[in-house]
Amino acid sequence: MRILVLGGDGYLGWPTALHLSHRGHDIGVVDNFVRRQYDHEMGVASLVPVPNLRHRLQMWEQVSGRRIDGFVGDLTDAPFVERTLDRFEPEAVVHFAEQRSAPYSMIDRQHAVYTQYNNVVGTLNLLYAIAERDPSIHLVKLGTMGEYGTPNIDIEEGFIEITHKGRTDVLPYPKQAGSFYHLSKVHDSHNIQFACRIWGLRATDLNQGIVYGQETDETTMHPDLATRFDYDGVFGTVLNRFCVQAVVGHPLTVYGQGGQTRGVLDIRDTLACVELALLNPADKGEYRVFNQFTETFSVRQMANRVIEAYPGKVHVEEVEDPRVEKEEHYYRAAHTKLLDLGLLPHLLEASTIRSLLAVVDRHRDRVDVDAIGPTVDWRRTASALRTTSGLSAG
Ligand code: NAD
Ligand code: USQ
Repeated sequence: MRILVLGGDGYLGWPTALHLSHRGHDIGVVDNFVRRQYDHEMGVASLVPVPNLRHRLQMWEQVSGRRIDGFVGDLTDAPFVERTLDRFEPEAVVHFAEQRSAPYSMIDRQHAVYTQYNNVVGTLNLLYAIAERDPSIHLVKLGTMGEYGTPNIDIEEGFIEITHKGRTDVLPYPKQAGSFYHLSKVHDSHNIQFACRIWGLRATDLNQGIVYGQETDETTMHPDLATRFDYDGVFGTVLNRFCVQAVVGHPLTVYGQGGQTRGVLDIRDTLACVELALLNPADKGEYRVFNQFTETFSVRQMANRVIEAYPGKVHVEEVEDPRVEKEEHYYRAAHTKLLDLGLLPHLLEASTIRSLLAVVDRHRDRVDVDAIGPTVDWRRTASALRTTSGLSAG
């Protein structure tokens, strides 16, 4: 299959591109490198060094004998999106290319506006380009479990049957997102569903949980093929952060009571889920939603898993929650559709955490302890980040 991977320089896009290439598909990657710019803006860096895309693509060709085409440009630039589809002529597009940090989107007005513009406009440009060029292209779009929030009822996979005043319908599941970033995904979902309805596009919205891990079968083929690993207070996700904190002797930063429960998955399962969605495409005109996670844990349970796996002493620090979120709540979310397609999950075993701890240990000299603490407060409309960094966030 000819597959274009948008966001192919990022944490998940890069290993997905390698995996699909390794499986024999013809791959193109698209990126504007804005993720690398956020690092400069925040004064942080990936724990694991990541060479530039050109070098990584050359290295992949050397190691695997397979070529991946690179396209550098911005999805908010509609002519670029159109040209790229014309040049690559994909049968499927996997879309990872968004600003994906909830804290980043909550820094201030400017970052909220940037996030929603980047994500919603980029996706809209893509929908138009697909509709005008080839509506049979299957769009596999990365959404998030955070679109649903934490309702006091079971979460279904995208849709819920509701009976109201004696009448019944199957409707999009109610969305109660927890940040302007998560809301950008809600807006995307609506736009994609609408495009499928009016233009007959085919799309799979992967409502993914929090990803942990860093190594995949392909990224370990050469050190220069590694993917990024974020641990800072803005871009680091919780389990990856806890592993770094354990190794450098920083207390695990459990926000609030730590009862926040989320769906999580191993990075290797991200690759497998995307591949399953591609190999079993949505029908013409179909908009479908898969909940993409394999297990659920509370933040405190995740901390405990790391404590159990780490050979040394680890402390937990209950940090006042910088976010506005329920710290104790009901959480049960359906996630059967990918399992039905054949997903065989990697579960969060102590051995998985230990291999992640080993990655961290190899790069422990690169950890900037000052970057670990949370810096973005949901309750403030202009974050303290501006004053603590001494730089304008603009
Ligand atoms: P990432 O930031 O590492 O990668 C995203 C890539 O997209 C970056 O390389 C960035 O430069 C690029 N990009 C962003 N905006 C672009 C634009 N306008 N034009 C071209 N390129 C652009 O993020 P990630 O962790 O790899 O996440 C990928 C996707 O998966 C995101 O959509 C994210 O919301 C979703 N997701 C991630 C996680 C997770 O735990 N990492 C969980 C659920 C969903
Ligand atoms: N948390 C802590 N301590 C920390 C960091 C986070 O307790 O040091 C808590 C947060 O308060 C939150 C939970 O852990 O309750 C998850 O936070 P996170 O930063 O790991 O994840 P989140 O902000 O939800 O975002 C990440 C990705 C995003 C993706 C989302 C999937 O950055 O791209 O969409 O996970 S989901 O959570 O299912 O929405």
